[in-house]
Amino acid sequence: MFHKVLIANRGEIALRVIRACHELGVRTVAVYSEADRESLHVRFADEEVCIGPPPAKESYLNIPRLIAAAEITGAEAIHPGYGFLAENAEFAEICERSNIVFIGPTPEQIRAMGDKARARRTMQELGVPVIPGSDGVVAELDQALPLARGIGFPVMIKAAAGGGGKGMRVAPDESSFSRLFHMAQSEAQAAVGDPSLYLEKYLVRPRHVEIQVFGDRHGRVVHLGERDCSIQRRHQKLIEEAPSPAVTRELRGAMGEAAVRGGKGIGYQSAGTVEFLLAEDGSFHFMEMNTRIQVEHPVTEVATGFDLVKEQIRVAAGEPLSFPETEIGLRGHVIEFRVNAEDPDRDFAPAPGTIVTFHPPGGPGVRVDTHVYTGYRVPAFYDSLLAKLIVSGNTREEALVRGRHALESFVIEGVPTTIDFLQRILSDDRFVRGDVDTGLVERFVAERAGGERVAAS
Ligand code: MV4
Repeated sequence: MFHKVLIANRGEIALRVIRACHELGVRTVAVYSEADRESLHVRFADEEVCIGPPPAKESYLNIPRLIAAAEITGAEAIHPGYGFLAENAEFAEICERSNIVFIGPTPEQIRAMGDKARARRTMQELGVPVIPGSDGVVAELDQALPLARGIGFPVMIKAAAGGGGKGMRVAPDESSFSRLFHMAQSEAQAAVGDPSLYLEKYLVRPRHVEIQVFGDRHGRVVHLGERDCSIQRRHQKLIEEAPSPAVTRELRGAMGEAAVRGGKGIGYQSAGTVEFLLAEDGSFHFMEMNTRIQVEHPVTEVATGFDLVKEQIRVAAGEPLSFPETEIGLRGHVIEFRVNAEDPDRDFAPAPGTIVTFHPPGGPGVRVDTHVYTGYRVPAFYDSLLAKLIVSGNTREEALVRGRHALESFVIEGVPTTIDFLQRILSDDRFVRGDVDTGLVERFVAERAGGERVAAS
């Protein structure tokens, strides 16, 4: 096992990794920007290194400074958390060349899945069902249009270097295709510096169901069930749950088997997520693979009883997976709510500021992952996540009741938060019935705005 690990991140995930290290008897090095001097990850780590000014480009994304911090402190490994450099193949490669273990997959695995068109092709070759579409990138419009006709409209145009909705367009019919293709091309160039596009059949009102996979450095790959992440707004997840209300035992077996086949096919090692779109007829199709620990990993931790971050560190140190050889059991029902410092009345604009009261909920079946405390200043430079509330129960109903009461008793004063908005989704019949799809939140927001206009007139 490592003696010392550097955490190249901040916020709740930095705290989460520090806890895992300490449970394993590993010493920790925190890095922080000048905006994060007062952060808990700095206080709870054994050592800390300031790596630069507040903008992420000059601190948490500054590779030479991170490598220097690891070398100066004698850290043998770096955990990247999520976001920042977690899916940066070049960073993983530089760690390797500097004799520092990158706690995650190999640079080649990151690269293979980071190119979304290549990932599709790879998964298709491995026999994983993919969304009908192009066989890789389509460079030119005169190549794309016949392909789109073959796929059948509506067609989705996606950026190969994108992911998470960047540079994405839906072409409803042939007449709009060339305009949308060119728009997607320039947006992809602007957003991710690469204009390469690929095409997919547009699936109407699918669910986003992702499978947690885990591989070790000895060729073993397992899955830990699914998370339903259909409750999103502008490609930001708000609520995630396990099991998915739409997934039967048989479907879980089939999706899990497909995800493991994909993972084994690329020799995947570490935590990963295989994202699928699940259609109303129960068919599922590979969309993307994320090669990092995700924000919503606690959902799976609570459902399985395993510590995924400790497992990432163990497998990076060369240990075999500690999960049982028998089918991994899931217990009860788990729902995660993301509490953000955002103003739902101002189109969810980030709302940094000082937290004057912070009182998190507790009790049976309630977990809160947070870096926030009373008096904490939320910097404007980073994401707006304040806390993840993870509730569980023996049944979905019990988890829902615990979620309602936990959100009700979660006191955060000083900045606007998404707590009330989450409460309103939680009392929507469609959500309560488990009848969710990736468009539900946008319809919900539109209905509320419509209702307010009617009420005001
Ligand atoms: C799709 C789709 C329908 N059909 N692809 C959105 C984020 C990006 N990762 C892919 N996304 C989608 N891809 C095809 N072929 C619908 C979405 C989508 C979506 C997916 C998951 C969660 C929320 C979403 C909201 C809108 C659109």
